[in-house]
Amino acid sequence: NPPTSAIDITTHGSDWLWAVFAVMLLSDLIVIVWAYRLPRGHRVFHLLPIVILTTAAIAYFSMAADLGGTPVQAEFFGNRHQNQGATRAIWYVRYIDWVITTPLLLMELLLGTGLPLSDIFVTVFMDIAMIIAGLVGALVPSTYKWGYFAGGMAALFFIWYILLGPARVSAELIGADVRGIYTRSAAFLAFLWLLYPIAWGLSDGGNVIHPDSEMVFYGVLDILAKPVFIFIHILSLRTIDMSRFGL
Ligand code: RET
Repeated sequence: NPPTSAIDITTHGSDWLWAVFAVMLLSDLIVIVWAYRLPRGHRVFHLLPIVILTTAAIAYFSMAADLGGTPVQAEFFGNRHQNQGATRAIWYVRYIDWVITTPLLLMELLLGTGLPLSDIFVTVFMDIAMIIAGLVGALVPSTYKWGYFAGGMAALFFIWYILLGPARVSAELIGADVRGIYTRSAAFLAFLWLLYPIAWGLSDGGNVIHPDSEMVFYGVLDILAKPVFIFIHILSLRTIDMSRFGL
């Protein structure tokens, strides 16, 4: 199979990307129909997922069409001398997706906990900083990229602290039902998000795995972190009275 383009995504890789695109689009359509069957005022936890899944669908459409990536000098990877002048495809469209969708995923999780909005905003801005650090780090060809990575990790640790500390306490105060739902969703999210920096270290960071493997790694993660997370969350919300949140 000859590569379909200079940035080295194979035909096989692109079939996979179209499949992930289809999963995002189909989940999106299901949530859209579901959301508009709910009474007004009960929809917010379905409306955020619509934006999330639409954004993801567009990102995967772009990557499947071989758009949204750019070659970056990968001079320091592996054997420095052997790899002189080599490049790696950096799929920056991912980060554009994440900078929109990860704040929305956090809001999906946190808006029902009664956590003060000031805390939610700080968490969301930490998350934006984390994603931008990842993007800049990916585009930087030198080892300075690991400085951005470290900054992004610090932001992720902050997010974990909010999820496992103040937000959990806050959800507990609302009631046992909300606490149960929150704990499950938060644990799932906190675990999955840990796998993203690992994927980054192997791909955009360390150039250890081929972009095709990167696509499989992130593709599986994105399906778990978006549609699967969303369905788990909104299915469990079905059992409680959502109007209490006044959202
Ligand atoms: C980067 C690199 C810099 C350090 C850290 C990262 C974390 C990224 C995360 C991404 C989550 C994406 C999701 C997408 C939804 O489908 C930017 C890779 C910590 C946590 C949930």
